[in-house]
Amino acid sequence: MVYALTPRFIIMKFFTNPTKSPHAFCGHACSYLFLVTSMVLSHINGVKAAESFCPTGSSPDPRVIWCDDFESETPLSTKYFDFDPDNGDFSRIDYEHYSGLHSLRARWQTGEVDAGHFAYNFGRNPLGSQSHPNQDFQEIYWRFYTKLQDTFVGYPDKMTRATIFAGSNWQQAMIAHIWSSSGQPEVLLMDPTSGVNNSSQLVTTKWNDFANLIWLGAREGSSPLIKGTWQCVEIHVKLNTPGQADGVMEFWVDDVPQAQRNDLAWVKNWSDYGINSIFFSNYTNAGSPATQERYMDNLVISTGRIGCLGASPPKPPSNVRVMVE
Ligand SMILES: [Ca+2]
Ligand SMILES: [Ca+2]
Repeated sequence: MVYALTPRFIIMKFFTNPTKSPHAFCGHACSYLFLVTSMVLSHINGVKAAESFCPTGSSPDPRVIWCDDFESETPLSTKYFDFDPDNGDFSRIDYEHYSGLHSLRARWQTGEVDAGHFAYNFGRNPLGSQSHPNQDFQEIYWRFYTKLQDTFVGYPDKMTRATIFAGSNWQQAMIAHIWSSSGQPEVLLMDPTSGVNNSSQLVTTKWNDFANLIWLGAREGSSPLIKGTWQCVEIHVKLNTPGQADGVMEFWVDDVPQAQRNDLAWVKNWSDYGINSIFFSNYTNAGSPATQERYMDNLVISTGRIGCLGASPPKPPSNVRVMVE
């Protein structure tokens, strides 16, 4: 008899036969095969192993502020600020992942605009902070993996942004947007925006205060989003030296540089707070044309360059066979 040993099959066999060892199935050769296959699968999936440089990893890097591979069962509402679960659609799932066994899913129904959002607050922040509550951060990198369902129709307009919350009414001193380009929606666009005028006064009065925001000049990326494929997105933001137009915004897709500005007067001479929030949103301005999903995994926020995890993870083996006599 010949069995095709998929990962699901092996796991099922262990769990449906808890009193039987692999040896009981098919002898020493089979025990060895089970052992080797389990080791290979653990390596492929990186089951519940945080990246080594993460705070819970094997070699934590003090520059890393936060990591989430969405393997933890801690509720998202506990880990994040302003988590909107979209009636349960924006949630941790076990049928898609980049690493481990889980990722975060956003699901739009046809016509739906907002499929959920959350923020990670850090540093000194008037709205409360998840970590480092006494520090002001001048420079931040954040990296995550994203995947559109292979049948996805169109491209969601909104993805992520860094911001400075500058008051209890959610006033924002700057916003580093990453969203889809309206002219070329398959590529990402960076859109740096200030909430501080040339007299260094905070002029925004609320979240997304479009009447008062100052748009500093968008730049399109060049690498298209590839549906059905996990892609690594990293963004870098550095505030300007007080009084100088030397602030930075740049981003990468799969480690390929996409666009850069290094002449930004993000906040002029204003210095009440540093960068203190990374926001993720699943927003389709005109409503989703279909019921469809986007996934996210392996979020890292750091004060240093992060980079991607390497080549795309190999697919689990589907051609492992064992002869059972
Ligand atoms: Ca994961
Ligand atoms: Ca939904």
